[in-house]
Amino acid sequence: MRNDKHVGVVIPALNEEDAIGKVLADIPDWVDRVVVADNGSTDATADVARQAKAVVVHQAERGYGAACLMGLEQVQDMDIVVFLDGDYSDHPEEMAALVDPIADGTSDMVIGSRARGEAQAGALTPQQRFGNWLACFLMRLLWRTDYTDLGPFRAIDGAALRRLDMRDRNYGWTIEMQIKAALADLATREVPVSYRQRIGISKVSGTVKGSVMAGIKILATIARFALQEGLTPRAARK
Ligand SMILES: Nc1nc2c(ncn2[C@@H]2O[C@H](COP(=O)(O)OP(=O)(O)O)[C@@H](O)[C@H]2O)c(=O)[nH]1
Ligand SMILES: [Mg+2]
Repeated sequence: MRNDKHVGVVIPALNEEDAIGKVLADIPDWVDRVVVADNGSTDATADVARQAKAVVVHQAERGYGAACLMGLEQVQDMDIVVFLDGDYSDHPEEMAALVDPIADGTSDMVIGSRARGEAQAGALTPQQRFGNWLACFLMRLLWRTDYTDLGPFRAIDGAALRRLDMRDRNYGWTIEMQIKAALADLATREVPVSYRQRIGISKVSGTVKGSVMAGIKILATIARFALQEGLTPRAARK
């Protein structure tokens, strides 16, 4: 509980047996439920997570978004939902800075920005930095948002998240949430978060295929919403 609010954490994890135990050990003890969404790990990720008392759910379909959607089913009764990665690149001990603005009612969604925070050398690849900058620039142009990152470490009001009706099943999850939050006029803010080199092998930005696929999906998602919503900037629609 945080400020009388129930807090649930969702961690999508694919083959993170060396990292997931560390992530779970650093999660603050005021968190009410931790869900590890595992889809198709061939290592001991699920066992390590279960031993650390996390709720483990299995999603047969590969994909970051599909894993998050599966995890979401386990936190439907939570007032606040937090997402972070299972590779120990995020700092779970910084979670209060993301949750407290929602727990005190001043924000609906808080993004942990690695661009505003301290990122260890090599933790963010150049293509990741450029891709995030470009996506944030386009969102600013289209919907007058002021995002600086598509960071995985984020918190959101549970009811607001359910209203967003999240759909993306792979690389477009983070950007879909940020665009829908803008279109729904959610009270959104960013806080700086630290970011370190992951433990183990990257499945997304550390691979050429992952970077390209993620890049294409992120730009396609922006284009789809821009066409769907019409190129009328959010502010002009008021
Ligand atoms: N369950 C699940 N988790 C995934 C999948 N792909 C990536 N992840 C997890 O999502 C998080 C981000 O992936 P990662 O490989 O670190 O991407 P990067 O941070 O962009 O290099 C990590 O916790 C991964 O284990 C997937 O297909 N399914
Ligand atoms: Mg990572």
